Amino acid sequence: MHALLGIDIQNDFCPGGALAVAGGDAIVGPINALMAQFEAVILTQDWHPADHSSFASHHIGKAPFETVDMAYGAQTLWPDHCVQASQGAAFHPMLAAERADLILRKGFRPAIDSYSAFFENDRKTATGLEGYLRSRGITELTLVGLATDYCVNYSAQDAAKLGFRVIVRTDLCRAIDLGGTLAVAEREMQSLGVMLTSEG
Ligand code: VGL
Ligand code: ZN
Repeated sequence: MHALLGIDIQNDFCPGGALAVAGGDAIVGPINALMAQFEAVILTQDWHPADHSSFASHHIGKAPFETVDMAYGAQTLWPDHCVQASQGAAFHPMLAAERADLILRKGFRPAIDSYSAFFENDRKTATGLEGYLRSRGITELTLVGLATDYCVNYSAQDAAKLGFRVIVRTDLCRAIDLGGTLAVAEREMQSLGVMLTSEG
């Protein structure tokens, strides 16, 4: 079984959003068109409480894109984004989210961020996605969405480590690219056996 895993295709990661990724909205139409080719469609939704610890606003004297040391290690700080039930947290209005078999929310624990769809940033707390995929007999994943170097990257690496066959459609992802994070992400994904391709 081969599933399409759409990562964080939400208003706040699209132009005009709180943590806008350049061209984030351009991938929506082609992702909708791709859904019919898969036996399962799963979408993730970044879903933070208003006082989430990954928000720079939560840390006195800190600005977005600076780093802090959390109990679980270094954490990049972000502008407030994807606050639970806000418009920014909603899927892009043109995304065919009704076609998803599963919508997995992540990042809802105030003290831990979660880039990956599998494990939170402590790298231990599971989201439950692995069990869902195994229960359904899904062994292959094609990843699309936002952002290439953060949530797509962490999800792809974890999936590969868990033994799934992983393809990232780089043409259907867009990156934040904070000073070279995209190049590092691509190298790390490839070293774990993730296949990066710009073709269906
Ligand atoms: C993401 C930063 C913070 C992402 C989510 O979806 O890549 N990046 N929260
Ligand atoms: Zn987030």
